[in-house]
Amino acid sequence: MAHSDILAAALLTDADLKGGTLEVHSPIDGALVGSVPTHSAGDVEAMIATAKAAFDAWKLVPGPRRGELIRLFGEELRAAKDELGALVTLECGKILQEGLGEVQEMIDICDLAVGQSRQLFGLTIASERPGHSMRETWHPLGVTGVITAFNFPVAPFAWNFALAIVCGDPVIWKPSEKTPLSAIATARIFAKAIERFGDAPEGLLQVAIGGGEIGEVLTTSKDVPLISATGSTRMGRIVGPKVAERFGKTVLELGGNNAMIVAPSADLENAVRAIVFSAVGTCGQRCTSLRRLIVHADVRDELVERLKGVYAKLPIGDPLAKGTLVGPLIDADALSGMEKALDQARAEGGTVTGGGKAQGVAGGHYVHPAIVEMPGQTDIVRHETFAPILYVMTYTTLDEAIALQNDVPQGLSSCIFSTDVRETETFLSAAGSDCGIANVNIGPSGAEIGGAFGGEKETGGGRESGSDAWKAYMRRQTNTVNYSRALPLAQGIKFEI
Ligand code: UN1
Repeated sequence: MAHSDILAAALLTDADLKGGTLEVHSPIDGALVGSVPTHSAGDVEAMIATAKAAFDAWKLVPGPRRGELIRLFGEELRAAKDELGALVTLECGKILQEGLGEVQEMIDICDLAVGQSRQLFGLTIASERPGHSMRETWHPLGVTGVITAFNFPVAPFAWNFALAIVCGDPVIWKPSEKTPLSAIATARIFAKAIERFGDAPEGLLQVAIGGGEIGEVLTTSKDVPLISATGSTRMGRIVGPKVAERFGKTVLELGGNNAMIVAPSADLENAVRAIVFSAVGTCGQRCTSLRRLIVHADVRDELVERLKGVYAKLPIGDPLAKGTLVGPLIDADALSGMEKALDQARAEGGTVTGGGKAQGVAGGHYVHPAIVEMPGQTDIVRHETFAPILYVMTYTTLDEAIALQNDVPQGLSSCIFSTDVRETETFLSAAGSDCGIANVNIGPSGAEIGGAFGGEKETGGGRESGSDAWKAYMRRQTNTVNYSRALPLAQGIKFEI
């Protein structure tokens, strides 16, 4: 498929692609696919004003009617799945199957949000006073700023957007500077839903394109009560304090350093499949990518041998081509990051199999995924390198394995392969994994949208997507109603006047 066909099919016009200052290169071959206009700080201030006015109208629209807009968005996404999936692949380099999977995540969260739009309910609470009732209500919060990363150009946006809209909040979206086209195309698709919907206020979705300077306008504005940001821990350290300084709310989904424990009873066939998908999928550039394999001494040699066999035959190359499993890294910086990490791993006693540049499409940064056998959990293993590097460590007791799993600064995703219920339940208990996601007999990546997604420690603590993550987009109000003729005070206090 030619780049130009993909861009045209995704509703992008020459006006979108030419004459701007932000150059977008495809990681597939390094080709320039567009130069997109960027927004100034003043533009983003104007967007905030528009979104604020939209909020005043949208918050009064009944939740289920707001859900109707997301139902239509889901329909439009279904119709555009192939085109948007291909654009995601063109812009971030993940294989087409994963590009399509990402759009499917958008569709799935729309479905969830439509149902949620009829369930924005709170609790009723027993009052200690006679003739009183207590309850909790949830109201729209306000303008939501969504900051997303290159590796998932559209799905995390949708997790936030679909819920924010049904909760009554307009969204200003700052996509990664590396993937603005997927954002522009998504906004076009949403515009179709708006058209069918009829009477939505202007400004429910605005895309702000640019770098840190426009992010700063969002993070420092008191008119943006919630910032939901996906990206590196470095980014989170900038965004978090800025929003906290003005007492805004954040949902942070930052770095991961995800591990799998493989116990002696594990189904090794399934473990191999899960390891390879999680460690080399998206060329190791998922926040949920498998980076650490903690394998029992009894099965270590067999497992590592089998993995090396699969790694040696991985189809690496054009992510749009059928059969490819490993596409390119995003850019030259990612390649040098991988090379530096492997050098450091060697210096720390690691034995590297794979790694290095691979044959791919000219102009792209293609690599051989690496398996690195480490003598222990050294500094580099504790660091998240956004590349397909799998560190292997050995354990003998489950306690030791869990201690290794938890002894990193990040806390996103984790898993155990074992058929021993004592082990699996221990792993999921308070004595087990300290991550936001803990799985049994599946890998750490590829989560469904129905669960809350996010993690602890340097992962930032935020939760997006399913479960009760919708609550972040609303403000909670506690109501106490006195329907009696008296005025008793709580805690039995007497205050007679
Ligand atoms: C990310 O890498 O930021 O669980 C998101 C997964 C995907 C989402 C990853 N559903 O791997």
